[in-house]
Amino acid sequence: MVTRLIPPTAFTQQFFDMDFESYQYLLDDLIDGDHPATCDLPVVPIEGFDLDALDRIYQYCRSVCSGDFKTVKSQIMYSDWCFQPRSQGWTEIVIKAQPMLMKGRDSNLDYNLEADADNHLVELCRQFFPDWWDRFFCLKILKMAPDGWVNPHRDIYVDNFRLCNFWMPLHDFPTTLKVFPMGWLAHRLGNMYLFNQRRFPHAVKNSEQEDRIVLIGKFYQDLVPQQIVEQFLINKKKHLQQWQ
Ligand SMILES: O=C(O)CCC(=O)C(=O)O
Ligand SMILES: [Fe+2]
Repeated sequence: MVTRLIPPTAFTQQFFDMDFESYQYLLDDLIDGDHPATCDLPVVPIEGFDLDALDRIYQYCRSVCSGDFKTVKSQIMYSDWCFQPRSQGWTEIVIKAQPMLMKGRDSNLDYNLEADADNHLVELCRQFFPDWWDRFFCLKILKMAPDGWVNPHRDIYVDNFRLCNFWMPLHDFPTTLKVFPMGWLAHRLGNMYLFNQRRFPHAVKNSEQEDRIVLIGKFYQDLVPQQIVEQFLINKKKHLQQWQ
């Protein structure tokens, strides 16, 4: 059954349509620090992941019944400029749970997400990251239906530790992630993107006729793989080339 999604609000549509070029000067403000943990770049690619193993995860996710994907929980704390509805057609499967207490403006919310038991998916992800499983604080699959969208937000619940959070496409799809003040991320399959989703407002849309599937995750701060730290230092200048 095809469900009709509510189109983005005018506010969100404006974010998608807006030309960020006139804001590029803000890039000069980025603290291009020496230490990778505090360096404040928006998105840095980590390259060279195994495409076949990625595809196995993707194909399995496609075969999983839609009902196994759940609506993404309220993990985003709204800034004052962020309005409801926050998303349409956005669902997730939690592969590794995220044990945390979310500190809101008004309350502390217990956010001990349960992992959705799917042993095969866990196994495929373990194979994809053979040495890293215990280093993940959490791991999730995020699916976006055709015409789905997420309104502009910052994920202010995540730690302000530059190397922890990543976003990774599981198949080839057109640009989907727009980050202020850079623009649309020209992502490439096979890359993992370390993403400072706390500092930089961003929004997502899927203009395709197919579900869009990505993997997101977070490393424990003191367990970020050395390979990631090294690649970050090598690739940090590349962030300038990947916006459209
Ligand atoms: O691509 C997605 O589905 C979500 C991206 C996002 O907002 C995030 O990772 O913080
Ligand atoms: Fe986000």
